[in-house]
Amino acid sequence: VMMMDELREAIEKQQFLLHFQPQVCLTTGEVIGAEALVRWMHPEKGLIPPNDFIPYAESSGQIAQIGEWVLMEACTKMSEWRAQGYNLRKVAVNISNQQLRRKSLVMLVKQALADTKCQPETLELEITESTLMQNPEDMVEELVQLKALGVSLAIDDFGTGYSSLSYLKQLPINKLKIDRSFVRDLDVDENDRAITRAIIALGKSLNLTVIAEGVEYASQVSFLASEQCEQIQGYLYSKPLPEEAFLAYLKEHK
Ligand code: G
Ligand code: G
Ligand code: MN
Ligand code: NA
Repeated sequence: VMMMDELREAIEKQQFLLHFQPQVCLTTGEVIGAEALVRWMHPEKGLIPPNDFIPYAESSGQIAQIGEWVLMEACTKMSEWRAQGYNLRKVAVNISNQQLRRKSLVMLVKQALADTKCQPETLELEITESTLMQNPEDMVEELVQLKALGVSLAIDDFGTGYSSLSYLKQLPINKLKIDRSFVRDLDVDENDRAITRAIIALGKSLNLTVIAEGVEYASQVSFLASEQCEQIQGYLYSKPLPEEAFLAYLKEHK
């Protein structure tokens, strides 16, 4: 209850901000996208990471308002950056289970794009594999409608959620994000190498972009390069950064 009251205040006073983590093309090193990750600027406790409040917000329903803010903010930033001449192709926003289950998500995304003059092709929505596969039949129509807005769709935490391969083919998805639990031990775990290899091959055969998350070591990049993984995201390149530092990073890595 306390958390709920504090979150209500945080929503009213807009005590949130976004950090941005670069997504890099493995072959060229170019920064092609960024994942937007929310933080709560608590007046007394300081910066609170999403894992400490998103789960509460999901169960209280407050995720709807937070998610709406995140979407608007990410589109606003993308639109501003492009107007300022930054050549970033995509900003990715995490969509929670509850958000996806509300019928209003399509309208919300449409409105955010229109209000911020954000080009639809510069917005990517990340949906976790477990959310998608909870009832994939109900998801097809909604994803088709989202896709029709011109945005792209990525499956987050891929490999952890028991995907039905027949649904994967039907869903209008653009990208698979290999979960960082598989990437972490690539150097030492033959099973993780096999799973990662299989996900990359699956992505290729379904014509999906594949990105590896949680890349921290050059040795992981070597393996991913040898398997022809296209994109990488992780601390090796950069942690999620506040806007100013992210834009500085973009300038340095042109
Ligand atoms: O930034 P960090 O690695 O601490 O994020 C932890 C988790 O919080 C990740 O699983 C991420 O997907 C989730 N998360 C971050 N930002 C958002 C957001 O804006 N909306 C939702 N629903 N989840 C987010
Ligand atoms: O679940 P999702 O993919 O949205 O999670 C993104 C989270 O992963 C963010 O909280 C981010 O801080 C974290 N993250 C990003 N790169 C790395 C990394 O290289 N190592 C680790 N351990 N976490 C990472
Ligand atoms: Mn994500
Ligand atoms: Na993930």
